[in-house]
Amino acid sequence: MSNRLPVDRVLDESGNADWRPSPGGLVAALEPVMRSQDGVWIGWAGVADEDVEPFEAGGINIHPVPLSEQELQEYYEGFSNDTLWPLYHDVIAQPSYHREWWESYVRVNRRFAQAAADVAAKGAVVWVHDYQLQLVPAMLRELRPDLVIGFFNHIPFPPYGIYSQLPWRRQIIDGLLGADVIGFQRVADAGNFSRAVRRLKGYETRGPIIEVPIDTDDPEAGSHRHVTTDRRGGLARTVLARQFPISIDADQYQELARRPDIQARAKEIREELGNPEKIMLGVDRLDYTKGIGHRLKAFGELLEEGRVKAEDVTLVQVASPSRERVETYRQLRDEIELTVGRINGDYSTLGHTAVAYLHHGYPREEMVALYLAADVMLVTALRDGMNLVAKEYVATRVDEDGVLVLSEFAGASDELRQALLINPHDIEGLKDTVLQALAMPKRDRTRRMRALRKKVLTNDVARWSASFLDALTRRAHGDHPLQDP
Ligand code: GDG
Repeated sequence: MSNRLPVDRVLDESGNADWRPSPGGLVAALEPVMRSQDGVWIGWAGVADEDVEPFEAGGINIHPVPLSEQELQEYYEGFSNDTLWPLYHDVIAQPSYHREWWESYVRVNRRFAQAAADVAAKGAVVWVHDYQLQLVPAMLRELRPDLVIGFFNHIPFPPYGIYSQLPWRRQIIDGLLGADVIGFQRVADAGNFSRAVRRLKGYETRGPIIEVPIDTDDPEAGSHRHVTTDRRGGLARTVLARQFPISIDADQYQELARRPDIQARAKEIREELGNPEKIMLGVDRLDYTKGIGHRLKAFGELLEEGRVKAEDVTLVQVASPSRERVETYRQLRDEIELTVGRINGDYSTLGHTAVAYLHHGYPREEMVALYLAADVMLVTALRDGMNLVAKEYVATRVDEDGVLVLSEFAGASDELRQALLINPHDIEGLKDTVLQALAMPKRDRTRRMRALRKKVLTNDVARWSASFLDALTRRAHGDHPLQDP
């Protein structure tokens, strides 16, 4: 279950609406499991005010949950993207707290929980994804105590001092604790969550295990799977909360990188940019968490100080359109585009554009060609759950070349230690690291890239989903939680 279904509506030749699976890492990872287990994907189809009947797309059973235009504004753009998103990303932008948005969030979460309760077989495994659906686990457990429920949070979970701003902080914790397994990107996120549970609920935690007291008056009390006695002698069910760092379909990126037409396209990109000595690349949704402004500031100052020249170095910035109906995102777009305009006005020449700025989404083939063309990849997120772009760049570099500059504030930095790690707030440090990346000798580039590739190729998205589902099914079989990986 995820907010958005992995399908897009397309019109066929005769103008009839049809559904096409939208390619993404999550679908790729789950498709084989979904097929073999007769799974169903529950989510919103992407069109407001429309009731779409269940259907099949690319071998996956799809069960749409409807959203009205008002719910889209309040539950999705409002509470999910303008309250939870900034709060969970360390309040880089100011979160808005509106009671109507919260009420809509509760209503929509209940609808999702009901949809799962309606379609799930007895004792089925339900895997709920992401911050839009944090209340679903408890709502679903109440409706269907027989189900095994997992939850994975794709974005960070903030430190208690920040999380505690949320007026509905207890309800969200209660919602999540309905799950048997709660997955986070980083060790730190799981730690922040456990701390919030202790502070707000006073529950005991032992490493990754949280003990949730059972109300013995509850008629369903006997149905819980993992029951233990807590320190006060009462009964408690246990919840496993730990990191399961997400990854990508690495083989797919490698295959694309080896295609002659895509390699030719990478060469062509370099020519189209006027054959600069070095190409630097940023690929992000246009989001304030991604540190695009910090990246541009560093590059602008390097040009200003004459430490790099527009003739020699081009920064390609793909900023794919995102959440354009949320005001903060509109403002961000204006700021970024003003900065790009200034830099180009000051430093571009007729033959060499300093910043090639692209406010578009591109097909994956073009992204891979860009990754292949990029001598230096810049990931300067101020806060990011994981950051798949960093992993995609590494998987693409079958030539074992290219330098990854990676923010410590992206979850990917826990694994990708051989990248050039940076603090994006430290502009001088960022500038020095960019110069170091541009000047790095081939031998060092290969040594680092080899080590990075080993990590990404071994820990791909199939392994990620298998390890989460394995933890969940072990719990379904009543294994003791401390035996979990
Ligand atoms: C959230 C968390 C976490 C971007 N522009 C284009 C395009 N993309 C693709 C990238 C990548 C994906 O979108 C973005 O993933 P990220 O991980 O970088 O960031 P979020 O969208 O913020 O994702 C994040 C992730 O969930 C998974 O758990 O890692 O921390 O914030 O795959 O390649 N793809 C194409 N054209 C584009 O223009 N085809």
